[in-house]
Amino acid sequence: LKRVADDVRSIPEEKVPWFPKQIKDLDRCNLLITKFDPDMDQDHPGYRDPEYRKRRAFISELAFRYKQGDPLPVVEYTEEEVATWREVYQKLRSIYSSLACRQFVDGLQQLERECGYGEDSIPQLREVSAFLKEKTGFQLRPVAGLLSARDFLASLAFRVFQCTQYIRHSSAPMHSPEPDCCHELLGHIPMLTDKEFAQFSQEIGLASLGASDEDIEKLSTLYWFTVEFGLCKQDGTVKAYGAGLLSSYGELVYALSNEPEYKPFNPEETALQPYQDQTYQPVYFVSESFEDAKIKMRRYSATIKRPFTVHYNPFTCSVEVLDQP
Ligand code: HBI
Ligand code: FE
Repeated sequence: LKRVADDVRSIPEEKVPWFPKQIKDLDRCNLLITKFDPDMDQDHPGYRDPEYRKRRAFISELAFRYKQGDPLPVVEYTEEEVATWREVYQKLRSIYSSLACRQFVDGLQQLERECGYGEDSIPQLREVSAFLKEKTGFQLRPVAGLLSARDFLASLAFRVFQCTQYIRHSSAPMHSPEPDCCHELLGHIPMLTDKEFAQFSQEIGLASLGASDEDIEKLSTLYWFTVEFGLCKQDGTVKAYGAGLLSSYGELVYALSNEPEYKPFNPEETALQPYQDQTYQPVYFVSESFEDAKIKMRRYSATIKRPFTVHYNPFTCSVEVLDQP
């Protein structure tokens, strides 16, 4: 018989890192990593642009003040910001039909038809979140920048996607080392309209709750080579489904050019592959299909050692923690 534990700290021996049990607890999952931040990183294209940094500080403040359940902040984007969005949108839109997977193209078409997506304005998180909620139960939450892997993955367990709301610097529209709204809205959101992909994402999140630092590192690497830079076979050709590719014109073309190395997706091996967060990946992992990636990932997750199991209750949006039988 399984017994519901009130608090995993009552489980003997192992020290389990704190993790959110209710969606409200995501207010505490806010550890930012500042390595690509325009205030800290001298190589950031906005580092020497005080106006850009001021704008970033303003948008960050909206995210810092946000509490679960608040209406999502609405940002009035400037003409310069919309011009950057337009450039990114036009350039990428022209190659999606040949390089992006079917689920992505379908999702983007729906967003264009039903959610105001297009080159003329930057979609508002509030509207996009309401749309996703109806499609797959995912909702958005504003975040000021790159989050720690543990906090980022934990939110996925609740079908919450942490989204930046600022845009990249206008001098470098084709690539951004940190996430920005082009990356979230163009790279991630279309995929999150797909039921199977939404489930895949949540399962990575659930596997991360209370995991050791070492296991978080592996899950984060798996996330990197699937959700961010994944390729999959479709109708006899290889297509992109990773958001890092689908939001970077340069890398999307490169990833499918036959120049880089390709390996079959296999979680045990993929989890140990070192990755590049400054420039293009030297290697990409190809899965047979989403179904295949999901099954392999589930099998891998089951091997992660935790002294408890977690069960997501969609009625209460909370995680039930059960002792290992
Ligand atoms: N933080 N805001 C934000 N957006 C991401 O896409 C993101 C993150 N932190 C970590 C992360 N992605 C992944 O690369 C993994 O480390 C989980
Ligand atoms: Fe991302």
